[in-house]
Amino acid sequence: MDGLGEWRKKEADDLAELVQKRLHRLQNPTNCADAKKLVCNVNKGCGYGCQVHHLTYCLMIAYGSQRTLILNSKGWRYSHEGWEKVFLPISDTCTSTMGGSSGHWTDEAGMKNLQIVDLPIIDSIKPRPAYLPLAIPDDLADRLMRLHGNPAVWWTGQLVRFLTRPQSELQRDIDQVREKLGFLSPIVGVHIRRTDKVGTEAALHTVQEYMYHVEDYYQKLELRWPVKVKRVYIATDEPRVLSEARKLYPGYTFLGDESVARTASLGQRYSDASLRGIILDIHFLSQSDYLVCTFSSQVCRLAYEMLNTIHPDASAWFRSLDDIYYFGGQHAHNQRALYKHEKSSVQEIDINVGDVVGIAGNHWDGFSKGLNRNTGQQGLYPSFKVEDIVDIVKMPTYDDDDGGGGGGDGRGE
Ligand SMILES: Nc1nc2c(ncn2[C@@H]2O[C@H](COP(=O)(O)OP(=O)(O)O)[C@@H](O)[C@H]2O)c(=O)[nH]1
Ligand SMILES: [Mg+2]
Repeated sequence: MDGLGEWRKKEADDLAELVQKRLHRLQNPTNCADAKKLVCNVNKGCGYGCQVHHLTYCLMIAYGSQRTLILNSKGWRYSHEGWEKVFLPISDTCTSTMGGSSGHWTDEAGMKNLQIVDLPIIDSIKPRPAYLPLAIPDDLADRLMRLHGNPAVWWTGQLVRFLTRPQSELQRDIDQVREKLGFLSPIVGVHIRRTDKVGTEAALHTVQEYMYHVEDYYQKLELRWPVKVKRVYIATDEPRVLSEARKLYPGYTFLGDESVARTASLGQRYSDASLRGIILDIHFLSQSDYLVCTFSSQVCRLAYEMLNTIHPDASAWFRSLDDIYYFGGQHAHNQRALYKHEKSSVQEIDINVGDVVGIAGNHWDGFSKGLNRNTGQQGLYPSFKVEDIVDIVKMPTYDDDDGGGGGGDGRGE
């Protein structure tokens, strides 16, 4: 009633527009022949979510080092024609790496006179710049921290958004599928990752474990108003999951496509059909009102980042059955103690107000696990007694003045 909702909406839109404009400018320098460039190859040997995150990291480095990102995507394992088969080019004017001095990523002094820099994957970049995740740009920090519950996710989401602007054919496809599915709010997005992930990088979770949180979501919603149709969008690489869910939970309407799940099988994964499937699945997960999934999967972390580009602050609209949110290759994720804690079992650790704790994970039972950097103790502590430390990092300043919309920047109290 005091207009906060409207303010948040406008502030979120303004910030997003500011970042998208900066990226557009970075990617379209006035003089491409002389511009400093960063070259990145899409073909990291991993899945789609992992590859999008690889490009996100590349764009983050491009932003932090003020270099135009040149994308090498011919022969992409998901579509040999490359990135632009489905997404808009990341530059309209500057895509060539011809001429100029070139070399590999190194320290600032070493790259000063290099026009073209080849970027390794995040796992092997050296030296590691401060602006790697979970960093956010210092000049946006005040506004972002006022607006959003997890600024690093918002920032990553904006970069993903720039990279994955759909070609018109893909957009038409998305619109048609939305119609056909009857994709309407309220809807919970559930990602059930199986096949190659289970037993290697993550544990198996039953349909019931996911649905427990879906039921919880709808029970809470029903306290506020009647819910006629309890919709659940299921994305999965295990085709049987959809029929299993329908059999076990007749009170819910499940949306999803078994044939899409079949294209995600290991034998068919790196194909155009499979690419379409995973793009659609991530899109609809991100369009949901709430996400239930395993954050050990890049697919769901990507959906979560995109979800946070659609709403002013959707940082709490999820439930992960395993990991907390992270970006593979990130700097340490630290928290600061707000309350004192005296351990009451051998698994727990003591914390004092102000202690810095490196978080390793959340047990989702009230306790997190981590390392108290002040005492060296490692173990469990109550999650509510700490808050995230936002990693605010000095990044290049960008001239946002394009003649219009200057002046009011929403910084008023
Ligand atoms: N269509 C579809 N494909 C999926 C789904 N989950 C996983 N996949 C496939 O498996 C790949 C796994 O990718 P990756 O980025 O390595 O994510 P992670 O292994 O889950 O962390 C995806 O890119 C898809 O090709 C899903 O829900 N739907
Ligand atoms: Mg993977």
